[in-house]
Amino acid sequence: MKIKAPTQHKKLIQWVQEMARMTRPEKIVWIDGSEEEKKKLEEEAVQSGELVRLNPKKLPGCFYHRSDPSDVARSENLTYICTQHKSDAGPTNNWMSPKEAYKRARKIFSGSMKGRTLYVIPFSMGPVGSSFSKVGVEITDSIYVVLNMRIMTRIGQPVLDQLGSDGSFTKCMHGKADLNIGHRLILHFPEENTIWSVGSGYGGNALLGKKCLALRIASYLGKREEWMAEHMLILGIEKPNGQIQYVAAAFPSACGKTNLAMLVPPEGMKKKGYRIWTVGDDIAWMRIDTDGGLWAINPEAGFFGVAPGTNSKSNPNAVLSIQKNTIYTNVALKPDGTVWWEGADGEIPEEALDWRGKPWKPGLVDEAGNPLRGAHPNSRFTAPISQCPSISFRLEQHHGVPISAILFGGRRARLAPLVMESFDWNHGVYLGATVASEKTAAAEGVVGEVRRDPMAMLPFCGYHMGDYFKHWMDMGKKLEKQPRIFHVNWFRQDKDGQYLWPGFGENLRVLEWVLNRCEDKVAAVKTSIGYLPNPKDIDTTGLSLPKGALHELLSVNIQDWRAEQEEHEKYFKQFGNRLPTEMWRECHSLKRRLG
Ligand code: OXD
Ligand code: MN
Repeated sequence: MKIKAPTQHKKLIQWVQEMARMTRPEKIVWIDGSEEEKKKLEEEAVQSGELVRLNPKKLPGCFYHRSDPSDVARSENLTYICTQHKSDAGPTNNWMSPKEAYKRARKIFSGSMKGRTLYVIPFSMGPVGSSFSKVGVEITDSIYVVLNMRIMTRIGQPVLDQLGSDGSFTKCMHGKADLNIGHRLILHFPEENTIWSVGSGYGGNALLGKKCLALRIASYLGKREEWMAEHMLILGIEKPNGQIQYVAAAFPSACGKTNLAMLVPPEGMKKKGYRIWTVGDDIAWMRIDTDGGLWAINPEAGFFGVAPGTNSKSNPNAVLSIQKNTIYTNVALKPDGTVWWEGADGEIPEEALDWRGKPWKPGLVDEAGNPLRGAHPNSRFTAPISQCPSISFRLEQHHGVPISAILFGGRRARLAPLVMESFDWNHGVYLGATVASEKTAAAEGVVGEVRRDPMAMLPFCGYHMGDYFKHWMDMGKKLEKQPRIFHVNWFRQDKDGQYLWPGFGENLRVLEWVLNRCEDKVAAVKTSIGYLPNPKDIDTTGLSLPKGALHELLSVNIQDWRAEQEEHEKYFKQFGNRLPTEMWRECHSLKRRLG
């Protein structure tokens, strides 16, 4: 197939030709990123039923999409790291040899775009032209993917211009094929800077800039090029003195990263003079800059957030961000052309179409008697970050923002205190490496079961996790100004299973302590697990905590921690001799301190 391309980049044109020979599309369209192009694609997708135009008065510029019911979440079991040597993928990743991977995927891709259009999307993760940024080119046969990538990344001609005739880029090959789960593979070739994803139209599997490039491939590149790609939100905290300090925070999926990233200060804190600025809600790329400190950008340009539970109380800024130019996926569709999900603002609709397109009303139950949900629990909104009322003015800055503190956290009902500070960088890395979250009733598996999720990167680290820990330790050595590292737990419960901490906007009270520690403004209590706050240093003005709650939130049960430390030891064994000795040292020091 002869290609008319808006670029002189020979390797790019050759690659597109090669992929077209394999998939046999009817035509090839290069995405330029223009408004006219967007309108045309929306129209086409509405005509084919891929998108539904939502009520233009109530939700202007918004669209609705249903994915295949078997294709509503990331497919971790079908996600592979394809390195020459199995050992380089490590024990926490699925591995396939590149040869086998290409062979299997090629079979599925072959002829799969017959009668369809192949779109070529040049995109930049990070501001176009920044030395922090990376260029990718995604090939796809899905208009839904094109329109989502348009929101989530910077796309089109400016990116091709940036790439020039020989710039390097990540090859991102995507095709829906027949959406059959048996024909689904999400393959990463870090050694070739290439991704092949076939058989899924779901965000995390199909918007290849996000988890596939910005985390799995980028973490590998970061190790090679001495920077870090992390599953972290970034937020700026403007203090009463007008200074803004930036914090990056990693939590496993479904622990409220989006909520924290755009938190609204509670009344008292607002009065004190606090304000929050959102830089990113999911991914941080961090480099050591010329000042010897750690600087971060958000490589994305949009939010791909979970809809259920999002309302004006839990996340007012998210609600304001998704009133226009938003794509809603797998939520419930109301007769007036608006959308709804469990935990949305307003009345529960009397009738709607559910995420599978079936008539739905409150009170419906399945065969087992469980309530039928209108929206899928993993239903999503895709919205431009520029629409967020708390958007940081530094979003387009090529060097991003300087990071003062790094936070790790998970859901721990009993064990971890509300907040603690590490003794130093290596101990902080240890806190990150031992992050765990307990399953909630919403997730599959046994309630309370602990899943270790180092740095919240378990499904996203593109290489051996032991080498990744080593990279963290090495970055600490290279940093002249190390951010302080903390562990937080918003989810601690009392004996009766009631949450002890109100969470949401009130979390700013904990962030205030974190910043005070960064500036050595408050002392802390040295315990065997880290530095903990003196209760008086957490501002609880205007908060009606149950009696004794703060004391309990900051208590350390030595017996429980001894058991926890033993679990760390067991967990670390799987990494063999690729676990850095510094990590064992931290593990043994904890044991010694616990007595
Ligand atoms: C996400 C995730 O979608 O972490 O951001 O699963
Ligand atoms: Mn995420």
